[in-house]
Amino acid sequence: MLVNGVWQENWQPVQSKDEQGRFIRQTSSFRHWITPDGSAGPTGEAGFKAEPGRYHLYVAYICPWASRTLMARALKGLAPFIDVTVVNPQLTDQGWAFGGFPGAAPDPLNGAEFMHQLYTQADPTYTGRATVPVLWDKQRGTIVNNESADIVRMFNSAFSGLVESGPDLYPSDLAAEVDALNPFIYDNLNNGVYQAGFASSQLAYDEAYDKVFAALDELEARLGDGRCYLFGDRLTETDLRLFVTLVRFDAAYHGLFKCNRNQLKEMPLLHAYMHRILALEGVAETVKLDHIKAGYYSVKALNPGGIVPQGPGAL
Ligand SMILES: N[C@@H](CCC(=O)N[C@@H](CS)C(=O)NCC(=O)O)C(=O)O
Repeated sequence: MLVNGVWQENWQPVQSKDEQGRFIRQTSSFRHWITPDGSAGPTGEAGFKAEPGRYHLYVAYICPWASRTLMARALKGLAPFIDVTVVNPQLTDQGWAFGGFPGAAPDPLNGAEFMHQLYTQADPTYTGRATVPVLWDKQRGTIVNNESADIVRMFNSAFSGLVESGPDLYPSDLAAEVDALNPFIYDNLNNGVYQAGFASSQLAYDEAYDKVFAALDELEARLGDGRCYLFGDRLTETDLRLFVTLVRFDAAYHGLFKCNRNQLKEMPLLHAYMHRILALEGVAETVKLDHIKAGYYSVKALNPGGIVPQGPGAL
């Protein structure tokens, strides 16, 4: 991680933990918003107007948080306006690195070797982890935002003057329900699987495992009335949040993270739901199983030999 703009070599992929070995994820710290007219958003400064070609998205295909921003970009028809650079899937001792792995690329804007260099370019005294996704402003040469939840929301609405496309991922009549279900998906699933995988005590693992499968059971039951998506016929950002964890489940979380009561394919309604979203235009291109497996299984703390499993076959 970076401390006062200086990269610390003793970087560990296992993030902080509480006194009982529970994994704790850090919070994001660049929180500006792109808006239609450049006025300030809910957090951060003004000056980030929605303009074609001005912004660039840095992602890792392994990362579920980065992937939900890629999904929003695809579903909202923003690909022609916002370019993407994908980092290598393996975390190095300098964090995310550019170029080399098939499907990854060198940094086209700043020639950075590592993601942390973009953070120090944006803020020479930055302290924190150099995470993906990063939404970069080419005009001001800085990071607009590194919180995927914000990026999904700005992609949903900030560019509506430029492109009339895609589902409304945060419709006002569902906003309260979306806001209520999002933390459930985050705590129990998006982050729950990481808490199982990175638990450093049996208690922390058992707790996380139980909540992951209790949540999956609850969602399987929720889909029992034949609904297409979590709230009915309309796809929302909450579906994107759930999808990114489901699509990684059998390939990474079932094995590496020991979430192995069952595979997702043994939960028929959730499995069909995952495929329904995967089939939406542009979504399959955001899911790269080779990156997902190479990335997760490169975490030395969990898989010291670095062997990448051959399975699963089909998702
Ligand atoms: N709050 C961030 C979390 C992103 C995040 O945790 N990204 C992970 C990859 S899945 C990362 O970049 N980790 C590198 C590190 O912690 O050094 C978001 O949702 O955008």
